[in-house]
Amino acid sequence: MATNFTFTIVKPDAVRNGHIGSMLNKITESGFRIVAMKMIRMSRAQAERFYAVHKEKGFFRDLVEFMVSGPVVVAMLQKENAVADYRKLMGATNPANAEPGTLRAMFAESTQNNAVHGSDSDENAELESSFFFSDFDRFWE
Ligand code: IDP
Ligand code: MG
Repeated sequence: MATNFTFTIVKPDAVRNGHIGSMLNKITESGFRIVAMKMIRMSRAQAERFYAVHKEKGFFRDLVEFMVSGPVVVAMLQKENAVADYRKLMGATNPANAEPGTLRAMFAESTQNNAVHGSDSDENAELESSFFFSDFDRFWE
C-alpha cells in the first residue's frame, strides 16, 4: 500500500472518562486523517489475539480484562510517517513518563489504563487494521 497509516484504539478508560471527542480533536489537529473508524466492544478472544505478543507477560490477564471492560473506538489514521509520529503523539506507555501535551499525559489513568493504543510498525499497522476493518471500510484519499 502506497499510503502511510497507523492503527489506533481509544481504550475503555478513555471512553468511560468521556475523552473520545477531545482525543479525536487532538489527533486530527496533529495532522492525522481518520480513514476508518468504529465503536466496538472487544470479545475476550479478540483481545487475547490482539495482544498475543504479550501473552507471557505478568500483566497479560489484567490487560485483557481491561480491554474487554467496556467499548473502545478503533480507527485507522493516515499521515506521512504515521506510525512514528503517532507514537510520539501518544507519549510513553506509563503516563507519568509521557511528555506534556501527549495523549497519554493528557488522558491516561495509569500504565495499564493508558487511554490509547498505536501500532509500533508499518507491518503491525496493516495487521491490526485488517483485524478490525475490511478494505471496504477504509476511506483513503
Ligand atoms: P505500548 O502500548 O506503549 O506499545 P506495550 O509495551 O506494547 O506498550 O504494552 C501494551 C499495553 O499493555 C500498554 O499500552 C498497557 O496498556 C499495558 N501494559 C504495558 N506494560 C504494562 C505494565 O507494566 N503493567 C500493566 N500494564 C502494562
Ligand atoms: Mg505496543
